[in-house]
Amino acid sequence: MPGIILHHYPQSPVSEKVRVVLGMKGLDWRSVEIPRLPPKPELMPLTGGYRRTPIMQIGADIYCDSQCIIRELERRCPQPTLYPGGGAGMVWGISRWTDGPLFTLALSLVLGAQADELPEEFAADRGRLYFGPDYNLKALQQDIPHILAQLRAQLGWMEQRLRTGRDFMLGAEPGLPDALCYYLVWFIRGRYAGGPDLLSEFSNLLAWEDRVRALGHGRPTSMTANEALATAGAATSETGTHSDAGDPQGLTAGWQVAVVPDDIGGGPPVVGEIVHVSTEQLAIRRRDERVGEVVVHFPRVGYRVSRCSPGGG
Ligand SMILES: N[C@@H](CCC(=O)N[C@@H](CS)C(=O)NCC(=O)O)C(=O)O
Repeated sequence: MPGIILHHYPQSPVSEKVRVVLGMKGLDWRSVEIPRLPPKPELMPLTGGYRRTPIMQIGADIYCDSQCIIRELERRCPQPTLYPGGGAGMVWGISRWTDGPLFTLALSLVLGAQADELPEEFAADRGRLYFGPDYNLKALQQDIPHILAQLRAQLGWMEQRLRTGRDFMLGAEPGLPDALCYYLVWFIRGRYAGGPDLLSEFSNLLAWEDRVRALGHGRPTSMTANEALATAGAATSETGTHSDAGDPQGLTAGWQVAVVPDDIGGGPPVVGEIVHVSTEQLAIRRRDERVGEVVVHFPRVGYRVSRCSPGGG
């Protein structure tokens, strides 16, 4: 298998979730540090416009969104599993909580608390991305006591889960729920001045945090963005054609489609021809003059797919 390349930056909490998964699986990977703000001229040839972080690249296959990245890591490197004790399925439902309302609360706290000090360009970008065009970081700042009350109760759910004597969320072995919870705790601790204080009442969570941190990030070695582009250019996608007769939208291999994140931040559509469509994944083929043909993968959940040319592929 061609190597795993992660396009990310150190401060990114969602990247930390993926780095923890790479650690749980003890994988070797190449690390490309990308800018925190668009434009990301050395990433766009790979993704075709998707700008969020992280992105995983394996040869000429590009995986957008941590959901898609983690599922692909489990498929390619199934041991040790992220679903010990048969914990698959429902854990992805838990991710809709951690990556949805709970992540938004953590962002509201971190960005609200820094409303007066964030660089203007960064505040404007993240404000629009996470809270829409009418974002108001000052209003979040005013709302911090409420945000803290919401977070404290939900961190308390993690604490209760661990109070039963488990080392990890599912039991004795680490699994996906640990990565899903850990990255938020990591974000709150590292980026909110009151984070350590907020977390200090949760003694079981603190001990668990140490155990998850000790799993590490696997074995990363640096790679430049240009090397990653050259790797994509020299490779051929490993994704085979797949359609799904039961697809509710009738999506079929060969169709030209546009894919956008289905949330308030939206994003420019990524356009390409469907190679693989299934209940959980969509992969589209596109061409870029710097890298030639690449196949870009998205999760179905959280993304809106629209057909571009009803006349055919
Ligand atoms: N649903 C996406 C969310 C990714 C996300 O929001 N990442 C943040 C960084 S932690 C981001 O993209 N920030 C803007 C940027 O990096 O340009 C995923 O799970 O990968």
